[in-house]
Amino acid sequence: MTKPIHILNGPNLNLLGTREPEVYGTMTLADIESACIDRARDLGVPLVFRQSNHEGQLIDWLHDANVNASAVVFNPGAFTHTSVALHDAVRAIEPPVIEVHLSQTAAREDFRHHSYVAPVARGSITGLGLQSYLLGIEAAAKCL
Ligand code: CA2
Repeated sequence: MTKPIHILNGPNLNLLGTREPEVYGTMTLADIESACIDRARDLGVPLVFRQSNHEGQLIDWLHDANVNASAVVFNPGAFTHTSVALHDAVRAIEPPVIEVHLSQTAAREDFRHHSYVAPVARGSITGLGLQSYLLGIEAAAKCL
């Protein structure tokens, strides 16, 4: 049986839909999860969708994905720009990791221009809102 795609979300993404709609849109994380479940169902791939505000939890979930996922779609949130530990965890695991961002980080503050995850991700999709996630799922499904 096909292993699921794991979608992992980092800090503050649980607040989506409450503030900064001009940057992140009006959808909540639950809305994004629901759209991702629909797309994965259309593609015939099982999906696990998770969010944590804790770096160590995200690392543990990447390790779990190494055993239990076929691919990972990963929005590391602000840890994208700070975390050598997430870089190392992505580098350490076998399944392809697709980095996704809702906003166009390259067009925002300088401190968002660098990603520690991008060099070890299979690819990165940024700036397309919900479509970043849906395209991430399609890319992940094609890597299977
Ligand atoms: O654009 C993205 O997907 C980001 O990963 C979102 C992160 C940000 O730190 C990254 O640079 C880019 C932030 C996600 C949470 O943002 C909110 C903060 C307050 C209210 C609503 C959302």
